[in-house]
Amino acid sequence: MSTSTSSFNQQQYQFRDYTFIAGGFDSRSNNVDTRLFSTATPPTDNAALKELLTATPAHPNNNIPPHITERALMEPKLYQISPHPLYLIKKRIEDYFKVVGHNVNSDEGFVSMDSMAPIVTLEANFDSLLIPQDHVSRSPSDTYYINDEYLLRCHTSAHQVQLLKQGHRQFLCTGDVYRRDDIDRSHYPIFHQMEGVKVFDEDATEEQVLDDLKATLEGLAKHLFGAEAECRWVEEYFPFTDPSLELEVFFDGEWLEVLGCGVMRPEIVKNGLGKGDSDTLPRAWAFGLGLERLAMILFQIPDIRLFWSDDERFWKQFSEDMAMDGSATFQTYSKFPPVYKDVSFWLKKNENDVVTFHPNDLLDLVRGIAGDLAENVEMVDQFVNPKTTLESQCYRITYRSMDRSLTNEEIDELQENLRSKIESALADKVELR
Ligand code: FA5
Ligand code: MG
Repeated sequence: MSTSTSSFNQQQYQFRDYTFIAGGFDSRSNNVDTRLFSTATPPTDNAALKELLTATPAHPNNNIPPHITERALMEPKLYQISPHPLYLIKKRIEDYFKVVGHNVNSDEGFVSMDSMAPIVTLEANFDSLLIPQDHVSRSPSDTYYINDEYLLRCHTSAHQVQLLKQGHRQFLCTGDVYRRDDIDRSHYPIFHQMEGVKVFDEDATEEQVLDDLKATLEGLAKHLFGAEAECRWVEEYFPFTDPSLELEVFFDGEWLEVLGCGVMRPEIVKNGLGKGDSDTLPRAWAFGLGLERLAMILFQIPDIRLFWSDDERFWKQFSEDMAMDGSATFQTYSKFPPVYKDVSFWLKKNENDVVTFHPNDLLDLVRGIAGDLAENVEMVDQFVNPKTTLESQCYRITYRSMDRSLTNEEIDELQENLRSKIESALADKVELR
């Protein structure tokens, strides 16, 4: 398994899994426009927010396919259903933070929240975190927009400022998050993150905060995977933290990224604490971890699609009282053969001579048609016709079911559907070959 198996990961589309790192701006500049901070708090009435999601006709900016809407409306969330592995891992992390919370100079431990609606404002998801206007994560090729004000959150960091404003100083916040992303074993358009934030006294130094953050998360990794687990820190960049780090854990022969974290930018903390005008530099750390990635490592779950399975051969392997020390590993109930199909097309250019196709346009169609039968999509060929200067791309789709054998006929039908969907939905972007 790899966090970047698709070839379109590697060059021009290098930002997969690094949504908040890439972007053509000066990462370390202090050129922060504090006007970005609005005083409005996002609506919290879930019913009203859900109405937004299903409003018809959809706003012209709406790029959310029905299979995503359906899951966004799903209740309860997977991590709220016992004994789903996401439920178990969330509980295990909360247990750890109960202990850590008592160790710090605070009479209040970490508060854990897990039912904030996944629909948030652009302000909460981006502006409140100082994510620049030209940042790639704001692109509709990466993020699911409802209209020009609301979107499906692409990370739980969207709630940092909101929760600080509510008065929380040490908290965990779990939620479903949404990204137009790769199709492979460790990426899924809906996954679950847990955010953690801890605010320090004014006299804490950046170094103290960073040391506490690293010790806390190393402790968490040991708590989850045992003292022998192989972990490493990688320097990273996020617009909302400085310094920033990612933690990787060795799993299945490769380093798998499990979380991003860092010392929060003081402007953001000040805004959250309502101290925007003061000269103080309040310090806090924050992290955002991927629950699926941690559960995959802990239980040796080989494919992220399994979390959505309703097959009892999956469910019956988990229980509230099972060992959580890494000894209880998931038994793959069977390996069914994959079926490979290729699709090739020319990338059209618009009136400004620019290609408008993005691989995520294709991936959404594949997910919409094949659902969880789509295991992997990767670009296998690419060339430019010197006469027409048009680029051709060929994608290989791996179809495989987690719980049964697929017939040739059904895959042929899916592939035929996909081709006609490409012809209709992407008519102005590509031309099938
Ligand atoms: C973030 O989302 C930042 N908000 C994390 C953060 C929070 C940094 C607070 C600093 C302070 P990133 O895009 O790297 O960062 O995602 C965080 C984690 O989510 C990843 O490490 C990975 O575990 C998980 N993840 C990301 N994309 C996917 C995906 N498509 N499928 C499953 N898990 C994913
Ligand atoms: Mg990352």
